[in-house]
Amino acid sequence: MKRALITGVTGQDGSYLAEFLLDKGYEVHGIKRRASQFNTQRVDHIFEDPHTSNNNFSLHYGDLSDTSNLIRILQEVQPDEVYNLGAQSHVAVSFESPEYTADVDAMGTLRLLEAIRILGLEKKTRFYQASTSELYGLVQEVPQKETTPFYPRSPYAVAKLYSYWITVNYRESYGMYACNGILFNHESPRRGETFVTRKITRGLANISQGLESCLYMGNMDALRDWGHAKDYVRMQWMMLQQERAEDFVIATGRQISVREFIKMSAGELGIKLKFQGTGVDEIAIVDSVQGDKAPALSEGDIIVRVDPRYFRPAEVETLLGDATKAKLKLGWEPEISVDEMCAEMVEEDLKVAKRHALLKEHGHEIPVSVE
Ligand code: NDP
Ligand code: GDR
Repeated sequence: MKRALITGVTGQDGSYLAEFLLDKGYEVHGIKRRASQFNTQRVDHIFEDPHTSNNNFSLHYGDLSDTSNLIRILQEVQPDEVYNLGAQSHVAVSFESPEYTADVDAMGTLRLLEAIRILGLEKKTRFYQASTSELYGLVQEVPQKETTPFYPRSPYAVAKLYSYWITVNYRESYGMYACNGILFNHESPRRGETFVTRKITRGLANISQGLESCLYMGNMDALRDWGHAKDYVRMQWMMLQQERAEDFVIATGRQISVREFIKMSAGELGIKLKFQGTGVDEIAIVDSVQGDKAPALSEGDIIVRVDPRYFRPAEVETLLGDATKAKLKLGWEPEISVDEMCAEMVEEDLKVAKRHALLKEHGHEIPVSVE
């Protein structure tokens, strides 16, 4: 039985990857952080009480900022594969916490690689690094592929640049099987609530049920190549099953703007939107409502406004990936389109919003966190 260790197992990708590897018959170990409240919601459905059962999924307390802890976990687990998905992964937050982001997203990777070497596991343990399309930042070539030069535009991307190169360096210096997946944006109903797609699907679902009145957005012109997280974690595993470690771009090759994603999500709720104005004065007004999915809305309601608070000090305006290498060498193809993904996200957020609306109707307080 193969053994895998996942950092960031409580995150979006970590939870899908854990499911995927358990299905493949792996023994899966994940690192979770200590928090003042339960933080394992995304993996609770695959975790079984160790007092009453003996499944193949275990969690270990740890942190990428804690070297001795990483060494101890690696020594205990002796993994065949390490997936380094743990990170302070929010680009906007990295401008506010640049030093912490560098410590976890850059030094954290070095700590793990060194721990593998210190324990003499460099010939046994294969290593996957969660690299990112943010490395391309101010894009130098369209579409972006493995050979496109990097130009990071945030403390997050600069930290990830270090991790990209230290992974290449350990492969070249010590013969480790270590590789980078350069993944373009990927989303799902499990996406963190403050990333733009989830903020939109959750916000519009809440608005449709009268739980919120307006969605406040940053740069709606930003263009992204969005895929589904399930397709992308499959590729993370595939990358570790090759004869030779290599780096791959993973993307769908289709690009849409944040504004288009808002229209698409509204469409799933039967809402047709009209955008008016430009820059900080741009708004979206309800043009028509069809069906019964948005009972709280009427024609003329303004449900999207721009708030410059969400603009970033330096923006990545456009990203579009070319995953030809992954298609040719690994036979990888994305199976879920951005439209299908958007429909799934809206459906899940609408279920929650409806439950909350019902509770509110019966006098319960519903705290709505908006960011
Ligand atoms: P999430 O933000 O959903 O998950 C991040 C995970 O990292 C969480 O489990 C989080 O724990 C954990 N984490 C945060 N800080 C630390 C720390 N100090 N020590 C240990 N673990 C920590 O991210 P995604 O699942 O979306 O992304 C996975 C990885 O892929 C990240 O490295 C991200 O930067 C990268 N990436 C993501 C892309 C995307 O579009 N989703 C695209 C390209 C790269 P907790 O739950 O406690 O917060
Ligand atoms: P990104 O994702 O920065 O690409 O990083 P995010 O969803 O945060 O932003 C995408 C684009 O949307 C614009 N935007 C807004 N973003 C947020 N979060 N909130 C808003 O209100 C808003 N309005 C407009 C942003 O400016 C940006 O241009 C994600 C993360 O998962 C990284 O970890 C990963 O490496 C990259 O994707 C690939």
